[in-house]
Amino acid sequence: MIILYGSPLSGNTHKVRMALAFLGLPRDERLTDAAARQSGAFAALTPMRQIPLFVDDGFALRDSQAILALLAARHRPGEWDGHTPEERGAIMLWLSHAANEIANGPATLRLARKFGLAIPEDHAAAVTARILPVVEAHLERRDWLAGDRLTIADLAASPYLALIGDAGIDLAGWPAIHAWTRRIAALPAFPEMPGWPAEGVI
Ligand SMILES: N[C@@H](CCC(=O)N[C@@H](CS)C(=O)NCC(=O)O)C(=O)O
Repeated sequence: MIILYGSPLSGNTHKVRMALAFLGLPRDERLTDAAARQSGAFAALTPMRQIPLFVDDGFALRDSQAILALLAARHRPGEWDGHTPEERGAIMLWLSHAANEIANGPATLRLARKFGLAIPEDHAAAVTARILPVVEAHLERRDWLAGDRLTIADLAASPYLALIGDAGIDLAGWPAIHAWTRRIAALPAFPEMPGWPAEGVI
């Protein structure tokens, strides 16, 4: 049984939760709050002490993007991680945006504005203002970030964009991003998270 250390409000955890749900793989999800993350037992599993952490039959992997890449290679090779070099490059681009601009922009603003973390907002707001129009323009011309189907690019990039309301930004102001997050939330087996409800099944 796959163990997923995470938390209900963690968008990074949700990337992996979505992948496992869409793959139909059962998971033993273990709530790992701030106190649990500081425990010696958790540090022994991951020196970063961050969630999500994926453990399967003694194999542990941290980082949501890395876990998505593993799951794609294991269960949806090509379909989820690219059939061609061009698709693979495009998917890597969005994994990189997820780990950089989306993490340092909307996800960081959410930490400050929803959870009250003492983080200077200026840089996060500037990164958010730069990445949102790029994603919006990209999605005005296509349904999915890379290729013609859901890939791990969509799984990696979507949670913190679906949750930008928590960062004080109205998702309705970004109609193509909004429609894409609803498209993902309408897929069969989509697992809901607070702030990102399921839509009617496509
Ligand atoms: N690059 C990592 C970032 C993971 C991350 O920032 N996790 C947050 C929760 S969503 C966390 O564990 N924060 C506590 C900490 O950094 O100490 C990923 O994509 O999984």
